[in-house]
Amino acid sequence: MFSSNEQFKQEFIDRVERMSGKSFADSSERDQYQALGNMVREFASQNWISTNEQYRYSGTKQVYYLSIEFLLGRLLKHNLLNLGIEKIVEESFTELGISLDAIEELEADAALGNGGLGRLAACFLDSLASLGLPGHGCGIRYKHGLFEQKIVNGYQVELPEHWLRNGHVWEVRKLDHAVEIPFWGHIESTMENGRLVFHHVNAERITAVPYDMPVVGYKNKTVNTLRLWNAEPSAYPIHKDILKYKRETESVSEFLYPDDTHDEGKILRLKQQYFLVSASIRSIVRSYRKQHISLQHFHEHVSIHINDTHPVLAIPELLRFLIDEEGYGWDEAWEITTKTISYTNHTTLSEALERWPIRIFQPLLPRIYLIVEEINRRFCNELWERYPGDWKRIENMAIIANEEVKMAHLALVGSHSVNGVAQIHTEILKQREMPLFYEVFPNKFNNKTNGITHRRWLLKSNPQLASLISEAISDEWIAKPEKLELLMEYQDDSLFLEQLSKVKERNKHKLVETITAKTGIALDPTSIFDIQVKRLHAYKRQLLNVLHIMHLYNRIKEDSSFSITPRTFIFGAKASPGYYFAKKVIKLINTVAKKVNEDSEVSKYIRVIFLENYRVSLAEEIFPAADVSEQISTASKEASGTGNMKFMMNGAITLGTMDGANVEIFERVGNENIFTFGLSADDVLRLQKQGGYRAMEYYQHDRRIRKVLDQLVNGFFSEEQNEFEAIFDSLVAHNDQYFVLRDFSSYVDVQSKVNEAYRNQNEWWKKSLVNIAKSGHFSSDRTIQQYANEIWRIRSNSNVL
Ligand code: Z15
Repeated sequence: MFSSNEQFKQEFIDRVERMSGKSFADSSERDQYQALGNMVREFASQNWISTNEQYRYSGTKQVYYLSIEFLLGRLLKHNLLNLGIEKIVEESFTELGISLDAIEELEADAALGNGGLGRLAACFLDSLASLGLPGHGCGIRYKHGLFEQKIVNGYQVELPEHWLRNGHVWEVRKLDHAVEIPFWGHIESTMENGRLVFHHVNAERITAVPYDMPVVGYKNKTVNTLRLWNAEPSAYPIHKDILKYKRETESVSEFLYPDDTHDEGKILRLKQQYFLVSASIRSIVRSYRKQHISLQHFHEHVSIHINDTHPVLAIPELLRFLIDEEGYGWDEAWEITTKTISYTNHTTLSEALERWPIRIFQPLLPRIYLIVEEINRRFCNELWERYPGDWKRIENMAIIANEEVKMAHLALVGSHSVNGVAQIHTEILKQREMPLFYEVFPNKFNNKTNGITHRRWLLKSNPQLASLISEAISDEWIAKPEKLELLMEYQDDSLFLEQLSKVKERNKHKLVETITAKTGIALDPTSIFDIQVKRLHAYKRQLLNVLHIMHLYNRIKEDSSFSITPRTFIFGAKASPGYYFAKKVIKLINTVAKKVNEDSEVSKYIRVIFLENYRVSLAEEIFPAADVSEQISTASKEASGTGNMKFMMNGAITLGTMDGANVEIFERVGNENIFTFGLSADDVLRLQKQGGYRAMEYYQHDRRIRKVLDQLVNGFFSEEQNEFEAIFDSLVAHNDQYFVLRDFSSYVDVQSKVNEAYRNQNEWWKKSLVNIAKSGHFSSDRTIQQYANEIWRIRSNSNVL
């Protein structure tokens, strides 16, 4: 099908005509997209089948990555690249007069995630397959992914997302692998052969139907599986009102919760979590059963990883299965379960830690609740033996306390490995957030610094840079990203640095075209592109960035001799629909953007752009065009960050706090190749203990701050009088939890250092080069190899294939 251009074109034309029922000449771009997608999926299927067979016959240990989010983005070009057929398709399309880029635009992003956590899961799938590792994803097939963002009069408006509107060519429905998940009802126990047996009676059942997607490894014949579960009515419902039952059932996989890092406590969310976990465990056991009779050695053949606490019910669910359905005793079931499960923590923010009220948990999942109670009872007994009389400590560590189930505690107790996502984050977990658990389980804690797939975030999204690199150091870096380090040889090669700058310039031009087409705003591609793209959160401090821009505005207005290299500030951010403060910040960015861009004096030096609907496909255009990467979270708050790595890999220089993975970027590139500022994590944690700092004093004593903050509330923006009052109050009246005013001066200083540094172009591109050269470490291939060796203990099968 893909062996020559001629053969491909013939097959493609036939396929378009058969599928669309139109002549090729009359076919639409969508017909062509559908035909190509089907051809590519079929092509991948051959390796999909052989990979599965190979796993089955060799009996190699499998890992299942359970995640409530997978932020995949588009798959067409990614699959073409990984299958090694993008050349044939691209050339043939050119010969047919079709633009592959235009065809790609027809694919909706699969946006089954909010941000970092979901995108990490997607990068991990790519690395697992590309390393030939037997690792699969398990998730939910949300009918509606993350909402689409529109900006209307500067405000965020959310529209429902419809990625399945035209179907999804990559998925395969597997009705014969459907399983039934029970909710509600109650538990009865009987004695059978001297053993207590539990029966779940009057349960309401939901059918979980898997939709499988192939996860194609990079040119290595490995095709793993992402299994997404769809909620459907069961064939024999016991429910009075059938329509209501159907509606309620389907609602389980209807929407992705759009709230990043804030626990909402909605019953539907708990239903989603158990639905994912129970369906996944049932199907994992079922495929294990094709090779093994007894579950006694389950943990030697299967590893189950839970991405944050959202799938933590995998622990009681696996116990339930072993005890209730397989007849194991508690101790044996407990040993198998804890040896199977490992857990990643992604945050230390207390508002993100999941806790479920018993009054919600118990009626919905009566059997699982009994098991969690038993886990808690045994754990508290052990603590009592170790710390006799220390009831305060035991209460603090209990899984159930204050009428709530603490999901992180369940994960810590019921798994054999707990990892943080960057060195500093893991240290904070051990020393500050979970010291009591670290004392009891010191060997469970470990670090796995996050990574990103360099195939999507460099090879696919920045082809010009990828070619430039390959011309210099060969394309070995694609299989071995640490080879990017060979670029260090080119630090003093001014011709190479010149070429590097030209690639950046072309990427900036392309982004400008996209922006101008959408907004009508003309931008200067020779200006410094200074970019902050990520979810909107107070701790990520987009506000600090805007306050600095307002300050620059004031400088330009006050001092006619003030001059800087023109700078374009670009933002992209979705706010959770219920997050009032975040939405105000979006409005402020848009208001400042208007004021700046419409002022002919100011817009000579600075422009501000808010890009609507930030998402994976847009991100792929943004990172290649960035000069400055804004990573300005309050130190200690950002567990890792992964956007920081995408910028770095595309040659942008980080301007950041010593937080999350920024610290490790700093260690690798060295002081000269990164701009750091602000309080350290230790400073922040120390100040927090002392009750914060006096924000009001900064307002009173720093006239730059006073001027900018006053402009929020004095009618300067001719918005409604109280439009930005909440922002003003969050800083001054509520004493600025995120140290924005405290770090302001330091941020202004480092921004002016960036301006100075850019004047020396040769030095700038050298910094850029060093960043690219040192970015190989942040490939998710490195991260996944560490998980494979140190947590999952799985091996590559690529030598076998
Ligand atoms: C999320 O995207 C992250 C943490 C969370 O607790 C939730 Cl619920 C969502 C992010 C972290 O904020 C970010 O620092 C990290 O890089 C990312 O997870 C992946 O680990």
